[in-house]
Amino acid sequence: MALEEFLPIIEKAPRFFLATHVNPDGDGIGSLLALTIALKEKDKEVWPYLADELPSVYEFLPGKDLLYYKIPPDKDWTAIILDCGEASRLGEKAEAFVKDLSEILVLDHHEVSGNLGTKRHVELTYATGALVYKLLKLLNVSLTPAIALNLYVAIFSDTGGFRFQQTTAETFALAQRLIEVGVNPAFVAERLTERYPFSRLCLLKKALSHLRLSGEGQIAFSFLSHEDYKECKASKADSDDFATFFRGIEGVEVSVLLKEFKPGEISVSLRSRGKINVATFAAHFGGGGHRFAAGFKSKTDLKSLGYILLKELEALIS
Ligand SMILES: [Mn+2]
Repeated sequence: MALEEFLPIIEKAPRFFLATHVNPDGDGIGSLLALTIALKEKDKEVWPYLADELPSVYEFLPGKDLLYYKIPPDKDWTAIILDCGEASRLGEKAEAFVKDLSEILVLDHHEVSGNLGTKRHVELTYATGALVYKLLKLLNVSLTPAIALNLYVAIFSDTGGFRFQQTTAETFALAQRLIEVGVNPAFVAERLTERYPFSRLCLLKKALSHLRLSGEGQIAFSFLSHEDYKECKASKADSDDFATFFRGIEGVEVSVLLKEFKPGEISVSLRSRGKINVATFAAHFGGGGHRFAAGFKSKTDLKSLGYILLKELEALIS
């Protein structure tokens, strides 16, 4: 539905529960914080919820102290779900919590999004941050430096620093607007791309040692076992973007990375150059995402799951 249809609900409701997907990325967190600050400026009560710990790379974001890591004690909230359209991707607690709410607004940009929400605005665009920006304009909230920085981080993250497919003139126009409000592009780029903890490189070394090509060089495959994470004293976020990195190998069409951060629970990241739609591929395994970047979770053991995925991808790509 049109974004305009969210307006009467947002103008009227006094209390908002905001959430994004598990393993939150810059788009999810930036969108969450930008909207939180904006709604607070409209004198709303806001409960921005994160299911996971805030990845340390985002600690510079204004508004991060407003985040809650627990569910509200009562049910008198209007939910706004950002960068996620599927209840199961909210994490168990938020999934159970929103079930009982009478109004759930979903703002998302994923090709395979899900069916969460009483009202959904899903638009195939470069970032949820762009949709939050449109919403703020409709709500007549003026951009503050704090809102602008969060939106810029959202856009920077999901476009891979203005590199990915969906990056358009509109993306740069919005970036320009945000820079005019005070965002420093070099500062953001440095914070997001040049501050790795050593544990990340330790983990990359492990992923590289498991990396192999298949499907005549068109599939890059790697995995990280629970032991790998443990040995590197790595966090879940430390392996972010490895799959994107492996997709960059010349000749590779699709990359797949299996991550066993918690023993027995595998998160699969899929990245494509476009020949294979990884969103529909991931959907077969109960996941979702975009044509170029998608993922799903599985409890199948690492070895068997790797075998199954390689076989299916090889069949698809040949
Ligand atoms: Mn996103």
